[in-house]
Amino acid sequence: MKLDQNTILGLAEHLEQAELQARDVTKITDDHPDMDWDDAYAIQDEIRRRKEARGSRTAGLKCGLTSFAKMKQMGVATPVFGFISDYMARPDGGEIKLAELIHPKVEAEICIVTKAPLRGPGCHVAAVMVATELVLPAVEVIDSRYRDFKFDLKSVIADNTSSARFVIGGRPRELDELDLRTLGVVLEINGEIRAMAAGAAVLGHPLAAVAMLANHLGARGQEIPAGTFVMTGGVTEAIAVKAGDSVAVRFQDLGTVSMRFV
Ligand code: OOG
Ligand code: MG
Repeated sequence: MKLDQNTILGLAEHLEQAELQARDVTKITDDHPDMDWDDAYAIQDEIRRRKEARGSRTAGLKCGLTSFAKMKQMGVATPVFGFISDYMARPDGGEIKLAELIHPKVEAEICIVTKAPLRGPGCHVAAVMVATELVLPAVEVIDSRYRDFKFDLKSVIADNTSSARFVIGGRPRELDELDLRTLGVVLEINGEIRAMAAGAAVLGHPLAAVAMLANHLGARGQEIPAGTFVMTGGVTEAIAVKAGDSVAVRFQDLGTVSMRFV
């Protein structure tokens, strides 16, 4: 750790206020160039503690920057991990208010719910398969608090990996009914296809992202508890949305997730 506790608390408040007030800020590494990975996750953990202390429940865990398309779009090479809170959920087919967000983008994600705890080190795809209760599709609405969505990895980790909204929809399936590598995803905005991918775009297999998350948590003495909703990361690049946009993401075998931005 390079930052002292007061600085971590201050940066957590700064970034969480930016989120809650839908206001962009400069990336925190501009003022704290020496901060390290532990500092970044400590700031994120403090944001989570603040939300839970106010009564928000943590609704799930997320992996980010797990597909080549996303890594290329954001100019980074390592996945990141964050959390989503209950108040970020919106219903399938519902409306998402742009006034509450800064510059949202949508991304299509293959998600799971676990039925057994997963703990690294040494967690791998097969261990995740055994611990997977069901697979379900979601759309994540990311909204970096950083100006023009420009950041480095430490800044984005501290900003809870741009978490803002999420929509779970479609129909859940059991893992043995699916091949997650060849599972096709088509992202449409206003009826126009804007991005397409297959599940293998995420680290060769979406469950590899969950294994990475378990290993990341294991290194910090934590685990993915049983019953956890886990998002494996956008399969395509994220697409910016504007007022009036209708988004529909069609997942092979898992149904469609849709929403409208107002
Ligand atoms: C970071 C969050 C990335 C994903 O699925 O790749 C993410 C960002 O791109 O702002 O959630
Ligand atoms: Mg995401």
